[in-house]
This record gives sequence, structure tokens and C-alpha cells, in this order.
Amino acid sequence: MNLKNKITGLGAAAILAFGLAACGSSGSDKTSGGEGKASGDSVGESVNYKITGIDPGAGIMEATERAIEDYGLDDWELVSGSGAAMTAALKKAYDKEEPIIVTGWNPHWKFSKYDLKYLEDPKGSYGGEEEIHTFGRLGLKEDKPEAYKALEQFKWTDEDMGAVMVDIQEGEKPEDAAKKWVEENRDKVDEWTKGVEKVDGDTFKFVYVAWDSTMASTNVMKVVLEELGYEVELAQVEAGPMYTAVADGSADALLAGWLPVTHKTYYEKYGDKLDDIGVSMEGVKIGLVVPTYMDIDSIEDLKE
Ligand code: PBE
Repeated sequence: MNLKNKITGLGAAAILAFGLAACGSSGSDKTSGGEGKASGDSVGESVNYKITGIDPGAGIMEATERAIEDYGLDDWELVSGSGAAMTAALKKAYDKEEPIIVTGWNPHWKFSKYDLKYLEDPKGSYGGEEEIHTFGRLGLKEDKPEAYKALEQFKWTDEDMGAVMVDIQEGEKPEDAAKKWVEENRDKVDEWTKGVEKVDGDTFKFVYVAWDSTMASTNVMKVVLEELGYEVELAQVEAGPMYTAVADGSADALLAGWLPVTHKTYYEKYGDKLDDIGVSMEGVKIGLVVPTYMDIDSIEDLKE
């Protein structure tokens, strides 16, 4: 344990090294792929008027439909899929230096692996800085006060979560990546569990969606609650069912409440049946993301 404590910060160093390595190789395909944007093509033509989205229930999909309206992108289509399909499409395009527009968010490992930029959003379709809220079922505080207190004290940074995400992306099992992070960041975990008594085999159920960011946070809190003596179950669902499960009490908590914009619709629908336990991260963001080799800066440029 002590030895592990000494290598705290390795995660951040790994991200940095990873990012640099990616930069070093990113130019290698410049001459071969390069269909990028033949001169004369509009951005729309170059990507077939497609924005590569994720799962239909994600808040970023709703925000993107709003952006398509706000910016009058009548010819454009938002293609749904999954977080994994989006990053696979991004990798494929990036390796050939071809144009692609994806729904993107921070924290996400893709920013340490590829050179990417957000398109400016002068109309504010995606809102601004967001927070990630932890939502519990009503009655959780009375039923499982120890877990509740740990969730209340759970707070970390983009960099913390990034370390877990990069390890998972590089092939570690989510639970192993989470365990490693917990062992290397005892000081932070101790803050979350400060004043929390251990329990003896009580159960706890998280619901989550397979978004890379949410898998990282959910697995880390699973490890933390297990160390406190809980038997923790993770149920992977779609975004809508994630909210209904906590609202109807069939799950104890979710860690992916992105507000004020991303999950506004879910919050309006289910907010009064949720306990807003706390904010685990500030300064997160959603938007449209493109590789920096693309010659556009703003969502407005998609109209041309
Ligand atoms: N995300 C990640 C989610 C929330 C967490 C931005 C992809 C979304 O609902 O859009």
C-alpha cells in the first residue's frame, strides 16, 4: 500500500506521455490519406452532411438536434450509434486524416489521444460549463447513510477521471483501472470516506450508461463502496432507464447527472423524484468536436 502511495500521479503522467506519443505520430499519414476536403467541397459535402453521434438517449444528442435547428443546418443529419462506435469512427477518420464531425464531451480520453477542437457555438445550443451531479433515490439517505455520505463527499477532477479512462481505453478492465486509481489516490479517497463508518455486506446498486466518462466514475465508486463493506451491483442501461431506475427506487444512485443543459429534459421529468446528492465534477462540457486538421472553427461554418 505504501509503495503504491508513492506513485500517486502516475495516471496524470501516463496521460501526458500518451498525449505526446499521439502527437508524435499524428502526422505520419499526411500524404497517403488526405482526402480531407478537396478544394471546392463544402464541409457538408466532405462529410456527407453527417454528424457522428452516440446513443439516442444521450443529452448531447438532444443538444445536437437543437444545434441543427438553431444554425439552420437543414441538410444535415445526426447519426446515432454508441460512444464506442463514435470513437471507432473518429479513429478511422483520424488515421487517414479525413474529415469527421462528432458529438464530443470532456472529460474524455480522445482529447489526450488525438488533436481535436470544439467548434465554437455562438448561439449557445450546447450551454456552457456544466457540472456532474450524483443523484440518489428518495430515501437513500435514511436507508444507506454511510454510502450516502461517501457519495456526498465524492468530488474529483477531469485529470483524475482521465487517468481511469485512458487505462480502460488501453485495454484494462474498468474495475481493474478503478482499483488502480483508488490505490494510487488514497488521499482523495480518504476525503470521500472521511467520517464514514464501515458496513457489513449491505447492498448498493448503481445504474449507468456505457459512456466512457460514466464507466470510469461508476467503477471507481464501486471500488470505494466495496472497501466500505457494501456489495455493489452495476447495471448498464440506456439513458432514459437510468433516470427512471433511480426515480422509481429500483436503483440506489447514478453518477452521470450532467446539468444544467445536457440532462435538462431528464431533470425536468424526474427531478422531483431524485435526491440531488452532490456535484462530483465542475467545468465539464459538451459540443461538436473535429480534428484540428479540419479547416473550420465554428458550427456556423457548417452552413457553407
Ligand atoms: N455524455 C457523457 C452524456 C452525459 C455523460 C455527455 C455523453 C450525455 O448525456 O450526453
